[in-house]
Amino acid sequence: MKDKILDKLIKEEVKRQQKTINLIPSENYASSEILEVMGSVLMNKYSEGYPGKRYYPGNKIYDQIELLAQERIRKLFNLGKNWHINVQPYSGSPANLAVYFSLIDFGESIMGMRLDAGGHLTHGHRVNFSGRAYKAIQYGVDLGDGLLNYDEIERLAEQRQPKIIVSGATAYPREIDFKKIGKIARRIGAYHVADISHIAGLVSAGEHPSPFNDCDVVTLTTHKTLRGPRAAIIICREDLADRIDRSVFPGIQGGPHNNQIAAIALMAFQNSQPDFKSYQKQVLKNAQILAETLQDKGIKLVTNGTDNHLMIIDLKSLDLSGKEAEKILEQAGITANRNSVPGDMSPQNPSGIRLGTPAITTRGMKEEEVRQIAGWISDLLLKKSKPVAVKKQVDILCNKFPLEY
Ligand code: DSN
Repeated sequence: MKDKILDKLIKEEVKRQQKTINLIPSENYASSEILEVMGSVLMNKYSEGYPGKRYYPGNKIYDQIELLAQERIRKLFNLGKNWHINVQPYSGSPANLAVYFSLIDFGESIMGMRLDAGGHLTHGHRVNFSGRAYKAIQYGVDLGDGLLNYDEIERLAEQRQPKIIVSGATAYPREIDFKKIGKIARRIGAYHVADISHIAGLVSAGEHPSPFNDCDVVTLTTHKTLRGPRAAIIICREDLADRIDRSVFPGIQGGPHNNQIAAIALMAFQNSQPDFKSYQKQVLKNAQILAETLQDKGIKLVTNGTDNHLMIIDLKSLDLSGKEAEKILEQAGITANRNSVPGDMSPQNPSGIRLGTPAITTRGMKEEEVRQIAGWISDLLLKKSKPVAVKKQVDILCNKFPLEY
């Protein structure tokens, strides 16, 4: 690259990714092939519209790529023709906003999970478009056990009559009962939108109950457990297809990012290979071992464990803030992000740390390495070990599991 400054920065970032243990549950390592497609000539084209109905010439290839992506996603999630697939959303937030924009009017109400309970900003948080353009009703978890209380969700839904109920989370370590939420939504005549961004890989591999029988619309991002490009997908009941499509384009977005759409097609191809299911099983196994080992060592987890790929350390009893713990771990070469625990009042000063296993599992790490990592985390947070000493061991482990870049 002629731009030496940027070239150096990218090389430094490759090194950082090689030399750190990434436990951020929403991140992963896309394959070199996915990166190649993302950086391909497909990026050069405008294709506003949909296959066969474009507003620009020269789109024959892009029509084929978009249809290929749709059909492969249909197969990946084992969906019939009663589902419509839109692969154009740039990312998860615009996907959710496009769904609300298509289903209800501004000022009507949506009900989603609170941020401190594990919900996403776009599930109705007051600083987000979803909480400002719509009347947001927020459900949480029980402060005692940290679990979703479906009776309470039902009571709130019946009392407030939202037009949309959003299920799904970014920081909830347990299975979500889509069936129960679907039932509540049907009873009050609301749409049920399931945001499965975090667990999409688990769902497609049959390792988390699927929402498809119990909802009207599913949104998901493709770069987390699915290991694809930074992009998103909306899957909706066929009778909602026109509304959803019109809402994505021209409602929210302009030209689709064709490189992302092609990379979605490639991701679905890669995830149709036999090793995809074993990868998802290992993600879960690694999460179980991480949670068990941390707890054995005296670290408290929200809900006392996990059913999925992530967990939240509750730091309240340790006299350590989320920010401080995040910094200590980072100094030791372990990347994990601070996160609210149920009941936290300020997202700026959360009292938890969120950990997940998708990225280390992609690197090939298994039970033995996960136990080692859990030991380092507890040494750092409980025994106040020196981060520089742990960093040396982290370097050795990272060298044993090189990334393919
Ligand atoms: N920011 C993502 C996460 O970290 O979970 C969700 O969009």
